[in-house]
Amino acid sequence: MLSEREDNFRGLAVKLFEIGAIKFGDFKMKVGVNSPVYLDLRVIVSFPDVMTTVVNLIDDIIKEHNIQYKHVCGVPYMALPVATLVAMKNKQPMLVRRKEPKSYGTKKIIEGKFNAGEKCLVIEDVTSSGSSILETTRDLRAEGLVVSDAIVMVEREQGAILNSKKNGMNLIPIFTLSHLLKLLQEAEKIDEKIVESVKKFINSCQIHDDGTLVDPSRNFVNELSRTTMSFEARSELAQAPLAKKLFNIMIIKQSNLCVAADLSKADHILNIADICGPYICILKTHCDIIEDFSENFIQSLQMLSKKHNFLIMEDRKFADIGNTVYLQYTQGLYKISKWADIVTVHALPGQSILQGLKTNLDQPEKRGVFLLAEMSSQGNLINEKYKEATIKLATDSNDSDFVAGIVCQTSDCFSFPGLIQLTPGVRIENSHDDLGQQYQSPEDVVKIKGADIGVVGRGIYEAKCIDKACILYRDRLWAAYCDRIESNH
Ligand code: S5P
Repeated sequence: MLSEREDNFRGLAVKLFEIGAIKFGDFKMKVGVNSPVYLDLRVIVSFPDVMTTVVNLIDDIIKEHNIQYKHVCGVPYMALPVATLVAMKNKQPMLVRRKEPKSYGTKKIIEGKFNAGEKCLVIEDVTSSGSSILETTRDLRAEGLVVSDAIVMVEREQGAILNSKKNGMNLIPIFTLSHLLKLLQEAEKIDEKIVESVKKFINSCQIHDDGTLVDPSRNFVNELSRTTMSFEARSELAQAPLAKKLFNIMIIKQSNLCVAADLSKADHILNIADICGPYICILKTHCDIIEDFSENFIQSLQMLSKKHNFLIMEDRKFADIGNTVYLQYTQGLYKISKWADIVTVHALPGQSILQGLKTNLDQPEKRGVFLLAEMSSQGNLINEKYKEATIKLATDSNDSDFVAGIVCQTSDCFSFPGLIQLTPGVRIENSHDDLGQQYQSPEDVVKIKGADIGVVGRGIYEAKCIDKACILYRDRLWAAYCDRIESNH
């Protein structure tokens, strides 16, 4: 039987994973190395149950280690709410350290009432080198306070405990990263490969308290980079239920082909859907070009999607304010939200567009979006800054569980393995059309441009023999994906 305390640890570890406070993938660190793990405890303020568990576990540590203190001080900013709750729980006073001294008046850096010689406990959210704790400690000590203990929620084991000790600080974590990994693996949230990649990272990336690497000559290669991982492993890291579903279809059908059925007659689309159905993971529509759109057509299309196990993507490229996209998605002639598993969306209006689309959805977990971060048309106006903001929306916003993937053209557009890259503009021969569309071969889009799914329109529906063309694209795109992950093992 697990003790109640162990149960709390396990429950908290799983919850941290589920709310995205711990993520696995490919993340740039301050020290210039790419880390396979990212801790973002900022999100916990939105989860009172998590805050309560954290505060109780900190209180347990205080009692167990018999830590004596008069004041509690959180390292700004993210540990402040937790430090407040810890102080209030034990009815003890707090101190607040400013990040910058006041530029007027008292020029104080430590706020609160205290006397020199009193003890202060420091609280932090995440440590890697421990330098933030040491900065706060230095300022508290400069005021005459006695500081020797700090409690951290997650210790990344990259040097903080040693660096703290050297500075006369005893650092006690709720979780070490290894403990978190163990609990997540036991709960089957992550697999052996992820655990091993993170352990290699911890071993080779130890940091001094000045933020420099202990051994810069050690060449660390992150094994969790998106384009080298299998769809199976990536599916575990996906935040959006729809991304998991799509990964699963791709794996079962061994297909990363999306057919763009850009045809204006309903019968033609149904014909393509039935012929291509067995070989594709997504059928993509533009419903506003269909002349005889009807409920019957949608019913037939949905039957085919069930029969052949593919998802329907309406390439609507929504781009308006939240309320308008909500209406465009759910009302009018097309009632897209009723039948499209996925829709494409421009990030231009910001987060409100995702909120608008999610409004009043019956089962939001059954729907998802692909955000457009790049376009295949010559001369498009998207720039680097816009691209970065789009990826931030997909990975860092409250609505990231609704974003299944990114429509883009290059592998360095995003690195999070839980998102799927969809790349249009695919044809057997690299070429272009007369209206600015630029094509690349299946091998180039997958191996060079990082596509997980290739979109083929005219290359298939204008072919003399549609099923043969479809099989050819399916085989070439899938072989390119297999080559891509194998060449990295
Ligand atoms: O950047 C883009 C984004 C999209 S979704 N470039 C694109 O071409 N698309 C879509 O992919 C486009 O709307 C069309 O449905 C499909 C490409 O069709 P093809 O006939 O050129 O293969």
